[in-house]
Amino acid sequence: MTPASLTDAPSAPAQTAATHCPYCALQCAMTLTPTPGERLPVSVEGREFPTNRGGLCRKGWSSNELLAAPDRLTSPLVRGADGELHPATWDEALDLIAERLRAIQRESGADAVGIFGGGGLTNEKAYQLGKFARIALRTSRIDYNGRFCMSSAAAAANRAFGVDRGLPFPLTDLDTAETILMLGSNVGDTMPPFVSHLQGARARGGLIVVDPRRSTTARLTADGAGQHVQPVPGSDLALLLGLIHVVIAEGLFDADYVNRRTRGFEALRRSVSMWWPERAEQVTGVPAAAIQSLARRLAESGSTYILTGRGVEQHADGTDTATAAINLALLLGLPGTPGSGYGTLTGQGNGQGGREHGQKSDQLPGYRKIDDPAAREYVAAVWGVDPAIIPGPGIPAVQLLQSCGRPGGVRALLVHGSNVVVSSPNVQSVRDALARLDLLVVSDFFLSETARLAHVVLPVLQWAEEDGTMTNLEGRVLRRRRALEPPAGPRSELWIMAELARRFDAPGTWDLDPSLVFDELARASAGGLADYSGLSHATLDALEAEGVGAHWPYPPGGIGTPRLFADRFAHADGRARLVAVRSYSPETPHGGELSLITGRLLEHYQSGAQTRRVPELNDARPELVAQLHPATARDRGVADGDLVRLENRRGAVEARVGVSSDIRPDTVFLPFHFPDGASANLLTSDRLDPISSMPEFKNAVVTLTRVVTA
Ligand SMILES: Nc1nc2c(c(=O)[nH]1)N[C@H]1C(S)=C(S)[C@@H](COP(=O)(O)OP(=O)(O)OC[C@H]3O[C@@H](n4cnc5c(=O)[nH]c(N)nc54)[C@H](O)[C@@H]3O)O[C@H]1N2
Ligand SMILES: Nc1nc2c(c(=O)[nH]1)N[C@H]1C(S)=C(S)[C@@H](COP(=O)(O)OP(=O)(O)OC[C@H]3O[C@@H](n4cnc5c(=O)[nH]c(N)nc54)[C@H](O)[C@@H]3O)O[C@H]1N2
Ligand code: SF4
Ligand SMILES: [Mo]
Repeated sequence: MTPASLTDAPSAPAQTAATHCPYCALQCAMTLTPTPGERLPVSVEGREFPTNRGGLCRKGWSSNELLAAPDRLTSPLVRGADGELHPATWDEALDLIAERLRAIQRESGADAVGIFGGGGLTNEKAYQLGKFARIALRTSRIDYNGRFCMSSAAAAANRAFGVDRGLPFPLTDLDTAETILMLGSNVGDTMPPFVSHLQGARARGGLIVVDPRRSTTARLTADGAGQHVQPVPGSDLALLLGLIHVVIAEGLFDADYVNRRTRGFEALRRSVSMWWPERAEQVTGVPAAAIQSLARRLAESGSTYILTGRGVEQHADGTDTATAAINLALLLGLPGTPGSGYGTLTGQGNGQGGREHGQKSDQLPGYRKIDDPAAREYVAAVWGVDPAIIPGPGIPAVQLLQSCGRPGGVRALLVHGSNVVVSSPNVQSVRDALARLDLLVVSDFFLSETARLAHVVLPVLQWAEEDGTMTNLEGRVLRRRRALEPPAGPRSELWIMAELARRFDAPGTWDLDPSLVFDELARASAGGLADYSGLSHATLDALEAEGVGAHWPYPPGGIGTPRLFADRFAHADGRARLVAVRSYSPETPHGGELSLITGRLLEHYQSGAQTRRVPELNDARPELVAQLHPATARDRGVADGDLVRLENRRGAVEARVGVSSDIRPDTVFLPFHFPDGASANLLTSDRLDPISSMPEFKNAVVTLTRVVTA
């Protein structure tokens, strides 16, 4: 089977396409130009846009490589009696899926089939996937990888503000900030063009980065540009409680704003009364005097922003930590005040849109609640079904994965846009769970590590081959535009869902044209929190041509909403909630153990399924390296480049040592981009945040030993 050549496709449109990067939530603007006869089918150029200002990172520049990847899937694959995957026709594959799903549901009920979605899917695909689960499969069992990513910050924003839009202001607002507090975010590696928006604060000495590692972003604070705060991993909540204590004790808060715009001050004040900076110092290792001066700087600066990233959110207290960051912002009067604010930095390309259109277990389109009778009735009318057939809430991602093959759990799972056997917490338990399934169906462009385990693999389109929309980290809806005719073989996921829906005699409309699916999504979102009803592909094209953004909510006849909260928050009474939270105890290392934190490298994206296939990126970062402090290395008798074994009760990985004074001596850092035995997630914990069900990716305890090679 040879992959169909993209460059030879006779009908390839010989025109440029103004689109956005296939990877992260910054969604840098780029122009793709077909290059007939060349090795790569399109060339990539950065395009002027307020978020990236023409810049791209290495991943963006090299994104065209994947369009010509030699191991692109070109035909459905079905596992045969010999245990191997073999090419099959689309009809064979889809008939088999439909037949087996029906048999499983007949025996074990509708909820025996589950769907696992992704924050990289376009809005159109995410919407259709949620609808497919509810009215074609009639299952409640749908959730997605955003649960690993955005769930804690989303839960915190929903309870404080009544709405969750990652940045409730345009990114360019940061340009004029005096002080920016970044908690657990490393945009220097994870969104490099973002760094241009930090220059204003750096010029005023006001970039403050809280990270147990001197990350690329923390380095930006050098030479008087700001301050790097390096707390004990997992102690951010205590740090924030200490800061809030100082702000209240020293009367640094904005009393007028707190009175007019919030509720809950008294309970909050009581909850932090014992959090003297000295106590916060004991937990965090950050000197009390530094906590005091930081609180003063935040309060006295004319223009302050507080931003959170996965470093503080991916913990069993992630929602409470994000809540504490919001409490601090509210006390200082930041949200909704021009020139200041709070935001979380959404991660995946469509991490924002992915959480609005219904692929989350408790949700219907428009960020509506699935257990709200009015929401059910409204969406059922758009879908043309009786509200009674829409199932109730399902279960969040980790529980969904772990339920595979268990009594009462799912027996079949359809995965769209996630490589769960690399990126899930306590990943061995997820590998075991998938092995218990009667049917695993994976849609992907490559044979990812998860696809390798599937019974059926369905090849789908890559970003440059499809139209659609993505919603970036500012809640700005963007057009993804097709630059290439899709190759023969792979199909769009809208087509796959339509074909399966037909085999299930499903009600509803199953359009193949993304602009028609968008029109339906817009209707379904009307009146919801994330209202897209004033938008269409045509309006978006026109707005972009005029250089105007399309931030939701965007009802008809409006101009969208670049800035939220100017007059009111989204709760019925218009006020934000100060929610008192308590500190919890993270797992802490004992004699000889180290704290393990995990995160990202510039060159790789997520599970690495895409970037490990780009030679330039993979050559730069070919293998797993554990970042270790020189004193710790000396103590353990290991040197740079040595092989070590990191181990805990969940599993073990081998890694090369990268000695660096950028990390705390009690901590080791691993990226999670590598598969199989090099997966950092063999060590991470699946302990969950009780509110968001976010797993604790950023806090585990390990032992480290040198591997002696013969
Ligand atoms: N190159 C690249 N870019 C990406 C991605 C990618 O995989 N690769 N993924 C995209 C996605 S989906 C996301 S969610 C974003 C994530 O973007 P970020 O949140 O910036 O990324 P991480 O590296 O996961 O975590 C950020 C920092 O948190 C620190 N950290 C770890 N534990 C703690 C802690 O207990 N407290 C504090 N304060 N900090 C801690 C880590 O040292 C790390 O430097 O990136 C997006 N961009
Ligand atoms: N230890 C540790 N683990 C983590 C994290 C961490 O910080 N530390 N971060 C977590 C976070 S924030 C995230 S977001 C997750 C992400 O982890 P994953 O969910 O595994 O994300 P990706 O690696 O992007 O996987 C996407 C897969 O879908 C494919 N794909 C891309 N676009 C499409 C599409 O449109 N349709 C279909 N069908 N397939 C597509 C890609 O080829 C790839 O195989 O990892 C989480 N895991
Ligand atoms: S920062 Fe994100 S969106 Fe921009 S080029 Fe890099 S990966 Fe793509
Ligand atoms: Mo993410």
